[in-house]
Amino acid sequence: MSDAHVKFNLGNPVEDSEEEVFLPPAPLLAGAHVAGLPSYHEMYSDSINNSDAFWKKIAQELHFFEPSNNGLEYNFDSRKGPIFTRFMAGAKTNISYNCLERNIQRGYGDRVAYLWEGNEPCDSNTITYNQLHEQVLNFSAVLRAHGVKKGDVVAIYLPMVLELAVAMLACARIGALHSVVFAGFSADSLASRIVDAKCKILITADGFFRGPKAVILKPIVDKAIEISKEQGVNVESAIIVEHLNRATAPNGHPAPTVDCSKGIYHKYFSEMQKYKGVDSPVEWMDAEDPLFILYTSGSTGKPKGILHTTAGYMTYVYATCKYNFDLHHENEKDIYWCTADCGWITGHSYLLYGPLMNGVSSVFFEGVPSYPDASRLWAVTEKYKVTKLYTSPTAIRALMAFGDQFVTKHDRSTLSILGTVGEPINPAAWRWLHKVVGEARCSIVDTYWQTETGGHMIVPLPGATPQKPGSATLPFFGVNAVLLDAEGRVIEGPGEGNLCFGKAWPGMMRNVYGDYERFVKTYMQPFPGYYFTGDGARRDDDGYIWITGRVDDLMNVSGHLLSTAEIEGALTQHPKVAEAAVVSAPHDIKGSYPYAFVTLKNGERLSKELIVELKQIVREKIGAIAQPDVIQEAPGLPKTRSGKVTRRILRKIAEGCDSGLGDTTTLVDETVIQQLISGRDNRA
Ligand code: 6R9
Repeated sequence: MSDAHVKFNLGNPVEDSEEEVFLPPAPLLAGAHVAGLPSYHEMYSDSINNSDAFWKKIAQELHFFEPSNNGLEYNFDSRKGPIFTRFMAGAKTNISYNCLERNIQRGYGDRVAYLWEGNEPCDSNTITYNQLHEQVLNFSAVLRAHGVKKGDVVAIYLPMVLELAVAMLACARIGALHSVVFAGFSADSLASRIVDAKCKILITADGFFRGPKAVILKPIVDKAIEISKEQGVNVESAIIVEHLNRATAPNGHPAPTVDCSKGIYHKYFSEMQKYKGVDSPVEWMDAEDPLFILYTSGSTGKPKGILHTTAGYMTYVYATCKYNFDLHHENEKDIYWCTADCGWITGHSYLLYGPLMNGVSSVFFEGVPSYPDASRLWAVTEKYKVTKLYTSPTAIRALMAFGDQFVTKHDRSTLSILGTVGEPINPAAWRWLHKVVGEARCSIVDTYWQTETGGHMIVPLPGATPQKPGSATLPFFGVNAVLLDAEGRVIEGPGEGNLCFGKAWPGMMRNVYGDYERFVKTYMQPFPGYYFTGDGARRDDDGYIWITGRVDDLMNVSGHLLSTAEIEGALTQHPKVAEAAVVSAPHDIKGSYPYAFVTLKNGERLSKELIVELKQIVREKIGAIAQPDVIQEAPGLPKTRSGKVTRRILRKIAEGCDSGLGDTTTLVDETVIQQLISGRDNRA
């Protein structure tokens, strides 16, 4: 995108229209790393025209054990040879060292790394950079004692306890790849991730409290280990954090007891005691050595293990975190809070690695925004004097519904930046965040990015970019955001199309773990020469990007990507289901929700009991987040002659449309549409 696209007519901002522009607040602008739009343009041009020098200069702010003359090398066009991205090839470094030792060396050892806030407001704890380093070193010795070496994959299935940060950093310290699985996923989901990466070791917990509920993880883990074994992968040891007993149980109920002493289980705290004081040196990693795998939904149903490597991910996450939250390590008053779970990429990049590399103090939150009541986020903000808060549009929309008094009863005067991630933020939620939460004094940073991109791609700089409610605004440094039409032609200027990136950036994924072909096919083949995001976007007259949503078979529920094919796969495992088609339907708070059409086997009808069973099977096979809100019986599904289900029609039906369904002439049987429209009345 050329700078010419960015022009502003700030003369007459019109309330509630796209034209409304919010300028960066003056106090932020004064001390920001990048102050004012012209500075952004200057740095952006430099990052595009001299990308090697630009990124190498940023990398110099981090510690490299051995430097390299290489910069950013890549090929995005499979017609010219294999697809690859490399950054600083030949250099040696370690991200865990950059998070811990580097900060200790610059005198921040006694600074708080994390302010841990438990599920119950009375449970809290702090850990300094020195203490975190000590625990990471200790746990890395435990991992080594259990036979973990450089290149092994360690599965981590933990709630939001500090041991999760310790475990991830300990893996990185010794060059083992972590594969974190969100603790809300089912035994089947955990097993499929263990099997895909052949994990021999698993780090987990007995259980945890989430809002008013207890979640017991151990039986889920037992089952996942059993399933993995059946599929040929033997988990040899599981290290288990006994968390239930040290946490305060909601409503004063006693914590359930879970026996963690048998079989392959080793208790975390006794293992730590056993290997205390044992030296466990940092493994100096090649720049392109793998750092971690994180699974994300794939259109074909099977999750993809997104692989990130060392130096590129490290540099990109460090830079995006520094600039987009305007973090200043010299400023001890900067209290940053990312509410994401480490089971998602946001937790990896902007709760763990990003803030630690930037040497700031962060809140690490185990609970949920609605517990004990809808004021929790603001109570915690007041308690720790949070300056920068990073959360999701779905949380904002849910809290908005409770009313302003939950927010306004707490002091939020320390806040200066409010970030969002995961899905488009609708202008109404944006304005509420700006006006009610931020008292019209904060920059709103709507960050567009993906597990695959490692870090932010389209994002306003808080002290530089004028913000428009609902737009992720402009590309980050080094990002060449391009819109392509269906034929792959570049759309210059204003218009709408497929969002692609025409240049590599250091944090770009390197592969789908163990499946290079799938990597190329999914991301690089749809538009040769470009990385394809799977999202649609629009560019306005000012050059601002507005993400319009997924254009593939993925759906975004509360900021979590789900695969329609994976949910359909779970539903069709029920013996009474012949066929299933799942689409996303709009939802006020979640953004969208899964809506399932099921065709039942001969003579079966969709009873209340069957609906419960179908929802249960999805919970079991994938997890609660994937459970369809609505299940409708479909005597038949609209299909083309080649047998493809036309989801665009089902989507319209789910949305409640009776007409305007688009072209239906390619369908084998058009009458099913009327049946589905009238069948909507009986859905449940
Ligand atoms: C970081 C993360 C990625 C997908 C992405 C897009 C959607 C994320 C967004 C957004 C509009 C934003 N998405 N941030 N859409 N505006 N600010 O969420 O990663 O879980 O891989 O999801 O989420 O559809 O392609 P991931």
